[in-house]
Amino acid sequence: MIKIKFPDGAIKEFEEGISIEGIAGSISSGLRKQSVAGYVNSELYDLNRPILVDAEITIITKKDQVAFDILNHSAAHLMAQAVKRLFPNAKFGVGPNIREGFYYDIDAGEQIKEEDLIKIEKMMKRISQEQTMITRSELPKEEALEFFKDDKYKVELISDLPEGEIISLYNQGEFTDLCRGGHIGSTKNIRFFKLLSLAGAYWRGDSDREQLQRIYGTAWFSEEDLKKHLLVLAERKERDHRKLGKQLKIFELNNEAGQGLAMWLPNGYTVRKVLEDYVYKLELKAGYKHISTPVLGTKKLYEISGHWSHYRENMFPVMERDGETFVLRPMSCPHHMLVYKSDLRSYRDLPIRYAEIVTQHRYEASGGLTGLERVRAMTLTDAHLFVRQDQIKKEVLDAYNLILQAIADLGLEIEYVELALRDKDKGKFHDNDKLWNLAESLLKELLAENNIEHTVMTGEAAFYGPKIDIQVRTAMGHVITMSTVQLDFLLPERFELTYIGNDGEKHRPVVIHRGLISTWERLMSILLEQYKGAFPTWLAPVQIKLIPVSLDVHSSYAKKLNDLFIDHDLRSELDLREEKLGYKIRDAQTLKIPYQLVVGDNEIDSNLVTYRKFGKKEQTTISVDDFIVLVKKEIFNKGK
Ligand code: TSB
Ligand code: ZN
Repeated sequence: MIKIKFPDGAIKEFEEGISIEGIAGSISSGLRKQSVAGYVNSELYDLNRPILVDAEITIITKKDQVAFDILNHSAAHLMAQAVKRLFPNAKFGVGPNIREGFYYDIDAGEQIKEEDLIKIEKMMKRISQEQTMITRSELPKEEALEFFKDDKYKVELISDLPEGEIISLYNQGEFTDLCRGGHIGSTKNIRFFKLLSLAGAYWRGDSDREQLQRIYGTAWFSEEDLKKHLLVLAERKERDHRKLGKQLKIFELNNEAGQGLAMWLPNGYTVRKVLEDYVYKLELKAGYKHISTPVLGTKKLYEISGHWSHYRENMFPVMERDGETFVLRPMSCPHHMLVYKSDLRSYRDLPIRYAEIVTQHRYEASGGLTGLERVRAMTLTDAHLFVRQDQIKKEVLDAYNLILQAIADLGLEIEYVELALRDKDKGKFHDNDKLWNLAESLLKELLAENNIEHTVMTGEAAFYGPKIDIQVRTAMGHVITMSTVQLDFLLPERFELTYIGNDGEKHRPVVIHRGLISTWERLMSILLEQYKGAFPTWLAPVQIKLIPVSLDVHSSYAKKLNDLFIDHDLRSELDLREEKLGYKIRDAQTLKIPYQLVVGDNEIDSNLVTYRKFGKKEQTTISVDDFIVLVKKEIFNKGK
């Protein structure tokens, strides 16, 4: 007999060799059905693996995240087995579970085609119906090498393991795979899955090695969960800003221009100008002053600021001319420090809030570039605030609230707020512990005093200080930073900034870096995804589309309306193309234009317009004047 201790502290005796499944079954048949695997003395055990010693156990059920991981890992094996039946020469690389499913890297001996995925899926279903047990066995390294001698990839993987290592294998029917486990008990438990896509992948991620084929899939415990997930995937694809950016003609990326160097098309540029105007007014009301500084600076400038020692990997290489060495700026802070220094400052002048729409360049790894979301040339809604020590908390809070207002005006959803602190990485952060502790505790206090719910991330601070980041979720499901407020005691020291206090002495100001609504690039990606491309009227590149029923008869009235709308500062466009009416209407829909006006006899006779709002079925007929008032009001209120 062995003693089994449960998470609640209870201890029971069982026959030696009992499995997690057996233990779950002894508690209830419901639990047996729900159980997927277990932890035995913290080691992951398959459902049917015999337990031979006294142990503390935790039963993993279908509700646990690990259960999903295990299912998907088993689905990867099931897929490999199916591939092997269809492509007998197939050899296999690695096949892990990933966040929402699994993949397997395969050298099939011939090219697997997109349409083969259906065949593979069918074969997986068949093997599932065969209800084959999935069992674990162990071999010494030499025997494992012998066992897999026909699969050079597995041989390489095994060879990399330490000498004397016991290697675990998982077997199901005619198929055996090298694997650490754990796995589901039988192929019959893998029932609800879908193969999603086929991609190329280099063996061990090395472009000098063999090119394998990677098949992605996803597996779930119920039909309903699978269906739900497939729906999410479909929606995500529709919402991806790269797709919408193309469809709505917002931006263009072309490797001839350079990776991550986006070009703004007329529609995108219009939205950007509207946003710029909006930010300008918002900042004026909040007491900011606007400045403009160059995209180039001397290397020396960034040596003084510390960017050169802490941020160089993110910078493009230097340029030399006439004995001067320049870099493309990755940030505007050093320039703003010099602007502060351009004059004598007294305590009465502070706070000084300098805002700038800053174009800057960062060398981002090419693998991380994602549409407009992460680029190499970007334009930031930036500001640097120069404040006295006694003004820090108020100014940080005001900046934070201004950000919240902007996000609310834009109708965007925040995922969470994050406090980003430093970690022990000396290269990444400046090394004045006193300043770090002061800045970090100030931000912590401020968040606590104002009941601002947040998560804490160590190691994510800027090199010059801690920050409060406002995070949003992208269509691809990952979380990125939208807005930021950063507290900095370092740059004022490096640039020897001072102001004269009311004691007549020189004092050092503190700097607050503020990114209001990110860069135009990232903001556009977020707007596209959160609005699914249907911009609210105040932001829409084209607000009104006029479509004459007949080009001959109705064009001139439509043109009169178009001119009138433009005179009222509305972004109106006339569709005079030689196309069918239905085609033009559909086109306006595809471009998600808020107001679509079809102009015919009825409108001309009565001085009326008939409009259809994007996303609505019904049409409304009102007077021209009322229409203008209606749209202007909507724009003024930002659709709220
Ligand atoms: C706020 N010096 C500060 C500034 O004063 C600064 O540059 N902070 S930052 O490094 O955090 O960048 C500000 C914002 O730019 C980020 O919050 C993020 O929204 C945006 N951003 C950063 N990198 C990229 C990128 N590669 N592509 C698009 N946007 C980016
Ligand atoms: Zn800055």
